[in-house]
Amino acid sequence: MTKKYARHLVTAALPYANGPVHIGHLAGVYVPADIYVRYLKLKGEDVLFVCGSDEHGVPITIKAKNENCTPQDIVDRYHTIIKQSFQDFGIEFSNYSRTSGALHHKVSSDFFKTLYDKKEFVELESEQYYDAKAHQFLADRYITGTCPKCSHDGAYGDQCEKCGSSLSPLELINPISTITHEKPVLKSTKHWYLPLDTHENFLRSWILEGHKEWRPNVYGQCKSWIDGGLHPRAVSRDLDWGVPVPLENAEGKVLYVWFDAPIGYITSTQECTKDWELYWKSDDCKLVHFIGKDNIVFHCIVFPVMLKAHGDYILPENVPANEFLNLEGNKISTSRNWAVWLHEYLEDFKNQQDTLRYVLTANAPETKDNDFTWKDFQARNNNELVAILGNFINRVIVLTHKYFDGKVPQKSNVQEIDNKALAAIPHAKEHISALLDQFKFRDALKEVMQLARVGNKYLTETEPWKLIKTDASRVETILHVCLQITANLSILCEPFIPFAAKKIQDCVGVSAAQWAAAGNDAILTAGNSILAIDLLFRKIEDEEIQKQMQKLQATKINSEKTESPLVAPQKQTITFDDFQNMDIRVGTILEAESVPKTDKLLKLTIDTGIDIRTVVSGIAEYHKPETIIGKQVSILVNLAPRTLRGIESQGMILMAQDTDGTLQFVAPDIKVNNGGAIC
Ligand code: B3M
Ligand code: ZN
Repeated sequence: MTKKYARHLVTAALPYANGPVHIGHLAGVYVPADIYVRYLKLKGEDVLFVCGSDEHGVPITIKAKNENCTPQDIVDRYHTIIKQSFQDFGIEFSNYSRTSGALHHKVSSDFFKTLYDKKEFVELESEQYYDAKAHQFLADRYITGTCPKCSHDGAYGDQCEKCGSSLSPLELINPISTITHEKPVLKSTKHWYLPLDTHENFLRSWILEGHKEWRPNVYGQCKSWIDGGLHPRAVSRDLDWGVPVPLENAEGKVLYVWFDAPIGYITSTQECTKDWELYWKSDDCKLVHFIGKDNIVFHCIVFPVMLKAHGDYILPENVPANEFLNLEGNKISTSRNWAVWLHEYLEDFKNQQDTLRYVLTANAPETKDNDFTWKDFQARNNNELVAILGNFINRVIVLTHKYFDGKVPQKSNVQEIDNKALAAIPHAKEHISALLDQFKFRDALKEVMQLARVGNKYLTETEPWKLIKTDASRVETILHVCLQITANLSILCEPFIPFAAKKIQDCVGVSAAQWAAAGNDAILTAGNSILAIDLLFRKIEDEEIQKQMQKLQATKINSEKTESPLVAPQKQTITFDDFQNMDIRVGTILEAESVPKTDKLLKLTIDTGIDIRTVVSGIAEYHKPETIIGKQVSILVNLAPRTLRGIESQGMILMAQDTDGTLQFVAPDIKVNNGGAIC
C-alpha cells in the first residue's frame, strides 16, 4: 500500500549562476522535475516546486576576476538569463530564488548556528596553501602546478584536466598561486567539519535498508560511499564570497557552497509561503529531489545528515538522479562551448519548446548516459510528433469541421474495431500514471505516443472520408471515438509537452484539465463545439539540421584553436656540442606506403646520400603516400634505431608542427644533393 501524502515538495538542483543553461541541464533535471510536478498538479495534489540560482562557490569568483567585475555582477547576469530560459521552456517553479539574497543568508546562517550549538560539528586545524602577497588562503582552483601523475604543467589543486586525476593541492609539484603567480606557503587554518562517519548507522538503515526502491544508479552510489568509509567533511572555506560563518573569530570564512546551496531549497520554500514548515517539517509531505548524477552524494548523504542533525526536518522520499546527456558523441562542456544553449535554441526554433522537451524525454538519460544528436532530434520531430501525434489530431479536427460543422457527433452502433480503439484509453491512463509514479518518464511518454498511434491507425483503417457518402452515422461514431482519444491525449500529454497540450485542450474544450477526467471515453459530450486548431508541430528540414551541425563544428574548431594552442614551451638549454652531436641530412623519399592497421604511420624508403634506409614516420594523418614520393626531407640519421609495428626505423624525419596540429616537412627550399648536412 503506497502512503498517501497531504503535500508534495519537489526540488530541482540549483544551477550555478556562472553560465546559461543548456540541453544537458534540461534533460538531466528540469524537464523530468517539471513533468512530475505537472502530473501531481493535474491530480489535484498540493505541491510546491522550488529552485533557484546557486550563486556562491569559487568558479564564480574566478570568472569575476577574469572579467574584471564582482561576483555579484556575474550572478546577477546569469540569474536573469537562467530564470528566463526556464520560463520559456515552461518549467513552472512555484518559486525561483537565489542564494545571494538576504533571506538565504539568514536561513543558511541560522541552520549552521543550530548545528554548531548542538555540537554537531568538529573543529579541525589543517595546513593549507596561503598567498602571502594577496593575503589570502587559496581555494584549490586558485593553485596550479605540475601534475604528480602525468607531469602536465597546468594541473589545478583539485584536478588535473589532462589526465583526469583528482588531486589535493598538497600533491601538486611546484604549486603557484594563480592570483599573484607567487609560490604559496603552508599556513594553519581552522574549519568546521560535519562528521559523516558518526552518522553511518543512520545512513545504512535509512538508505540501504529503507530505500531499496531508489534507482539502481542512486542506490549503488550511496552504497559505495557508505561502504568506502565516511569521513568528516569541511563545511566552511577561507574565501570572501559566500555566507559568512556566523561565529566570533571567523573573519574571512564563509560556508562551503555545498553547505548553503541545498538550504536554498528551504529558503525558496519560505519565499513561497509562510506555511513553509508544513512542507519541511511534517511527515505527511513527500520530499523529492531532482538532480544530476554528480550531485548524488550531496543530496543522499550530506544534506540528509544536515537535516537529520538539525532535528526538525523531513528527509527525501526519493532522489531520482539522471545520468548525463552527451552531445553528438562528446561530453557537453561549458568551457569548450560544446553545448546547445536554451536561449540560442529558441532563436533558431521559435515556439518549438515542446519538440525539445519531447526529444529530451524520449531520449532521457534515466538509466545510462545518452547521446543527443541533431539527426535524432529531427527524426523524432518529423516521424513522431508531426507524423503521429500532430497528424492524428489535425485530421480529427479537420474532419469534424468538414462533416459535422465542428460539433462532437453522436456515437451509435459501436463495433468491435471502435471498442478496441476505446479500450486503449483506460489502458494508457493506467500505465502512464504507474510509470510517472515510478519516475519512468521515458516509458510514460512512450505510452502517450502509443495512444496517438492507436488513434492514427484506427482513423486510417476506418477511412471515414470514404464512408461519408454511404454511411454518415458510421462516420459519426468514428469521429466521436477519435475526439474522445484526442481529449484524453490533451490531458495525458500535458506533463510532457504542455504548450501543445494547451492548444489541444482549448480546441476540444477541455478546460481546467484534470488527470481524474482522463482514462474514460466520455470526456466530450455530443454536440459540444470543437474549435479550429493551428498546426501543432512543423516539419524540421535538413537545412536546419545542417546549420546546427555546422554551428557545433565551428565551436569545435574555435575551441581547439583557443584552448590548446600547440605552441610548446621552450625546452631546457643545451650545449653547442649537444647540437653538433645530431647528424641531420637532406634525403629524398623513394617509396612510401601505409603501415597496416594504423592510422598514423607511414613506412618511408629514403635515399640519405649515405645509404638507402627505412624510416617509420607518424605523418599519415597529414600526408598521403603517393603525394610525397620524390620529396626532399631532413632526416636525423644517427638516431638509435627503433622497431615500430615490427618495422625497424633507422632515423627520424623532421617535421614542423603548426598550431592546429598539422605536420609539414622541414626541407631545403631549393634542391640540395642527398646527404647534404644540415648545420
Ligand atoms: N549547483 C549544480 C551542479 O552541480 C549545483 C547543484 C546545487 S543543488 C543544491 O551543477
Ligand atoms: Zn595529470
